[in-house]
Amino acid sequence: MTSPAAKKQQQYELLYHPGIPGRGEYIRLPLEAAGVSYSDPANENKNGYDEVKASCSPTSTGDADGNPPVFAPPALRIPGAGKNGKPLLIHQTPNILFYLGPRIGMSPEDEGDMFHTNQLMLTALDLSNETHDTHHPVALMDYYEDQKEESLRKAKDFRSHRLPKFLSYFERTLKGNEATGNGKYLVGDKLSYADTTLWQVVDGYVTCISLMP
Ligand SMILES: N[C@@H](CCC(=O)N[C@@H](CS)C(=O)NCC(=O)O)C(=O)O
Repeated sequence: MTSPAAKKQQQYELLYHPGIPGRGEYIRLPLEAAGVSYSDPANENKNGYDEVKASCSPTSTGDADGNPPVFAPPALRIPGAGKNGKPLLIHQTPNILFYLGPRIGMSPEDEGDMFHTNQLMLTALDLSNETHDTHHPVALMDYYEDQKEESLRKAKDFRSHRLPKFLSYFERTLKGNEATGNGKYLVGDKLSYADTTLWQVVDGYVTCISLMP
């Protein structure tokens, strides 16, 4: 096992679309909170987005480092963590968070708490997906304007049933952990990627979407 100080030296490269928080933000937040440096080529370099697009090319059968193809951003490249010391490339937001959490001190050490953190993050991402779907209830690739009627029906059900169910669950989790987490943390007495994910879903997503016409 590497020491926590050495782990902090690890360079992470976040591959995501430029100019939007999106799912990339679920990865950025715990890295920022942990004070771990990372690069974000699409936002930092002139041709950085080419690297992101190449990583999930629809014709790719894998990259030059032996990593399998990526379905969609975000992806995380970790130099030296792959086979034979090559870069490891992983994708799927929850998978990246599950990888990063213990390595950057954003996941509890106790095994039960670790899985609890993960299930909270997965549930928060379910909420993120359901929020997104209110605007694309029929077809993902069609504009909201072309499915407005169905969107209104879906949004009504979302507001009446789904959103209260999710929020009640997270509020009960916070309450159940009040003695340890002071009503601030979902698990234990420290910030984890469950907290940063829920924060981003509520502040950056549910609030933003519900303000749309
Ligand atoms: N389940 C995946 C979803 C990834 C995803 O939908 N990425 C979006 C950007 S947030 C994308 O670029 N999708 C392209 C596509 O699905 O074709 C995750 O959580 O990472």
